[in-house]
Amino acid sequence: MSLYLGFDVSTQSCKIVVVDEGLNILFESRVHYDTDFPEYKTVNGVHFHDKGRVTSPAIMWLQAMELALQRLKNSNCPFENIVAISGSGQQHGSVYLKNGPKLNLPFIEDNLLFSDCPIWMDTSTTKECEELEEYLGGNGQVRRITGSDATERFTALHILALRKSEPKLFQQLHQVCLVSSFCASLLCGETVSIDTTDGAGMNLMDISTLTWDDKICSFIGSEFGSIRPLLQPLASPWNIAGKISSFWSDKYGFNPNCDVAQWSGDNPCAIVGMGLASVGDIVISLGTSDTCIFVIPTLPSSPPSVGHIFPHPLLSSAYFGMLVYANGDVTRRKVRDQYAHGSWEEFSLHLQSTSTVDTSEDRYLGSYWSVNEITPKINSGSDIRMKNGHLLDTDFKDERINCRSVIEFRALSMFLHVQLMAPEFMKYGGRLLLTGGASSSPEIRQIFADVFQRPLICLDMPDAAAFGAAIRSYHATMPVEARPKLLEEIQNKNANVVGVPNEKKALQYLSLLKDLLKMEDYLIRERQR
Ligand code: XUL
Repeated sequence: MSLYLGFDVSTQSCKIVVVDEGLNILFESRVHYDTDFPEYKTVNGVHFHDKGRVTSPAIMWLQAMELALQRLKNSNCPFENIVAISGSGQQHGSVYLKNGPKLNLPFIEDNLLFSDCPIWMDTSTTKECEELEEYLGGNGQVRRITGSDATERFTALHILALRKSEPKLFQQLHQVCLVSSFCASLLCGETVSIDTTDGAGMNLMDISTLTWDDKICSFIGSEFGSIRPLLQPLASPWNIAGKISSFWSDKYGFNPNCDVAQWSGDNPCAIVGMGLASVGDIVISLGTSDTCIFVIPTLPSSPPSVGHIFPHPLLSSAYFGMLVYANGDVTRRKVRDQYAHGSWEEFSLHLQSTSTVDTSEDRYLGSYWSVNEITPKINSGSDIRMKNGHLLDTDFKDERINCRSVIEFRALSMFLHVQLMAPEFMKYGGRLLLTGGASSSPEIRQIFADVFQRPLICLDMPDAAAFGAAIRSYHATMPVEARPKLLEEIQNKNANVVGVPNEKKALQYLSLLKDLLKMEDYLIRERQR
């Protein structure tokens, strides 16, 4: 029986999922950095430093991959049947190598320029973002080239910060890897390419040509010359990076012929795991932060100032857009505590018994805050309420409406920004998948189905990225003509519709959308970062 293995080297843990050709999960294993490797003293997998720097030890990722494989072996997984491996790495994090291309496993420490690597939570690069934007002339030029505004957690800015703060170290730099390409390189025993979907999270790749952007590469390297030689050419996500090296086949019993498919970022892998394989599909995750990912057929003609664009990991000419909101669970809990006595049951009753638009001519909209927002970039502050498009300086007369409004505000904002990024999007049809803690509430789900006017599928898939990576390794090694059938299969895997839209709500939400535009304008004027 042929098996396919997917790693997920994420922020807090390393997971493995092994599937067969029917995409059934046959084996799994998991390692938690904090508890399995207490010697690294990580908190939730990371080290916090001053000024917003956040790092993780690269060597810990190698040890975690090894321990996860050992646990898989203990569960009698037949390693010799594994045909291909791929993986998911937390996006944006980077590893800096002094020499290459061969990696002398397990002694990679000598090859690391430093062991603690910047990861996606690092926000220390605000200044570098400004410098890059300014260098390219402002006016959204960075986002036009790379698909995203200069973003603190994106890799180019971390490389730039290194060049500025540690020029001597920078001169010894031989190669920059992402977490994904570093882990793939470990498996191959030599450095391999970054794939285009993860490369798009660096502010370094031209999103229309899928090649490194020379101008940005030169700017980042400055007096030391372009950083282009520090990067391998980009690879498609379905390319084979190489064969597994003897270190792994000797130690764990892999077939020496086992292929290593390009690794990719956690978001590209998760959308494969969740079956987002058609233009028009959307997945919304309601968790600590809220994320909306949607598949679009082409690049937006003028990318808007919020959100990010990445190439799709399975569809060769398609892209996906991603919106990230910081005011997720914590803000919802704040509203629950204030207006529903801390009870989700009461919160649900308020959703059932209130309406913001349909009982009278009046429309109500509220925005709620606990942290600075990303979409759009607005500072946290007091909650803001509107009635019929006019700002209120008091609470709603019926305070229960706040519970409905905190959910509607998020759903409408996602709807608005999807439209701004891809104005034709709602034409395509497609599925709406909801995941994350808050998606377990039928009342919350219904609001999303009504705003997006799509049937809703609910997903409970904590290991979507590892599962997606396993599927990607299968996809990369199968004949090209067999791939469309695989796309169908992954879509059918999650096809249980749990909510249908109420068509009457469509017009009502369109009127509320106009109020949302006014609210955003006001917030941007008053509190833009
Ligand atoms: C996406 C992002 C996170 C990381 C870690 O831009 O920063 O989702 O990929 O999960």
